[in-house]
Amino acid sequence: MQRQSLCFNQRILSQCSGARTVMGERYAFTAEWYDINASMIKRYQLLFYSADNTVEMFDIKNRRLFLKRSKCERVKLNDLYIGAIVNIHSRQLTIVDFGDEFTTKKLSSIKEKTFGLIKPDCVPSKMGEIIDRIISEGFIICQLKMVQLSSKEAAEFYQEHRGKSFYEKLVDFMASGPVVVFELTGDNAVTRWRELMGPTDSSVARQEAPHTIRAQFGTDVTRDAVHGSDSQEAAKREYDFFFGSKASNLRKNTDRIFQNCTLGLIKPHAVLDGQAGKIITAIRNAGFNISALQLYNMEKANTEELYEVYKGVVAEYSSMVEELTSGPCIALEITGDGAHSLFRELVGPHDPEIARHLRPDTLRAQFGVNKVKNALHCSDLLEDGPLEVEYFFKIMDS
Ligand code: IDP
Ligand code: MG
Repeated sequence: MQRQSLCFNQRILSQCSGARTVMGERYAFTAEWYDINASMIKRYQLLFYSADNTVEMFDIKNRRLFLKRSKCERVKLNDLYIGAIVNIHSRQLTIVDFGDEFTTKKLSSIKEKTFGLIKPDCVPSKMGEIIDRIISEGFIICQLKMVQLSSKEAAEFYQEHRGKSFYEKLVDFMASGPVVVFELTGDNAVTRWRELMGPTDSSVARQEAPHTIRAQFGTDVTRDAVHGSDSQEAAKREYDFFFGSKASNLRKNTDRIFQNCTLGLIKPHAVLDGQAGKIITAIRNAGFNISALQLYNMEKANTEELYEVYKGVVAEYSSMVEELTSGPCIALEITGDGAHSLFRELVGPHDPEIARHLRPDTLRAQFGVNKVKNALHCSDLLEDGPLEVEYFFKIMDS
């Protein structure tokens, strides 16, 4: 019966090979999902119908309908590009390819990826503002993490400049403190990100392109705030260095001891609403030290583990799980003496409505929507802080 339905659907698909349906357009993708229980990757054909925002899925290996065409309000055509992670019925699927010629033609030239990096001169104090600028220019940040490079790693990353007069100085600078690396998606992302960065020498940038990031946040020709790939090939290579299989060589958190820290977790609604940079800036301006940062797409199982203590206790538990699995979240390690209680004060009352009345300066008052979409999760008890930080930066990371 199920097999019949696939054949039936294939017939339908080939009949409308232009992928124009009566009511709109149909886009096809290949998507993968890692099934933890079976320890295997499952592949699906994912169809998206633009007219009514519905999705339909076929299990490729078993050749059968997996999800009948149904509404998925959260998924928009803009969210569907190669490398995107989309949440469909609490499953985090990665789009790995376009599924037909129509979709390839229509979408491949539009969405491009690039790699970028915030350099050590700007990480502690300016990363929030730079991230905010990137978001407001219409880029989607698909990956984001803070990394401390060793001199050897910095030398390898910039090996194309080996032998140049400024090479040693550049390597020392790049290893002098943490960097924040990211992948951006957007129309002509490679060129547009280079344009937004501005000329290499920050003082030249201030003369020639005063609205660029280097003009606004850079100091000189070495301390120039940001890096950006200069071609699609470089973007792929540099992305692989930090996020691909090569990244396993980078210094790991595994040996770290997590203490004197607490977790701040920027929730998906705030990330999707473009508030991440502003929240990071507000945390920084309140005097906190952000010592680790990474974007995650949470699976339901991880979320339930993190929220275990709230199960059966907090009325909104299920909605909280749903919110945290609905898109990317950004985990922050906040470090320092007294960080736990001071950070909870900055985050504010659980309910943003109450926060807006009683504590209007808090993050939840400013960025929260309701009790579930309340901008941030923060560790409840003092002893939860290091455990939750370790959960994200050691356990989830591995
Ligand atoms: P880009 O970052 O604009 O692509 P590149 O020429 O690739 O510029 O140089 C890589 C990095 O090396 C620059 O971002 C800057 O930090 C550093 N750099 C480049 N040229 C000089 C120089 O003439 N003196 C000192 N540092 C330089
Ligand atoms: Mg360069």
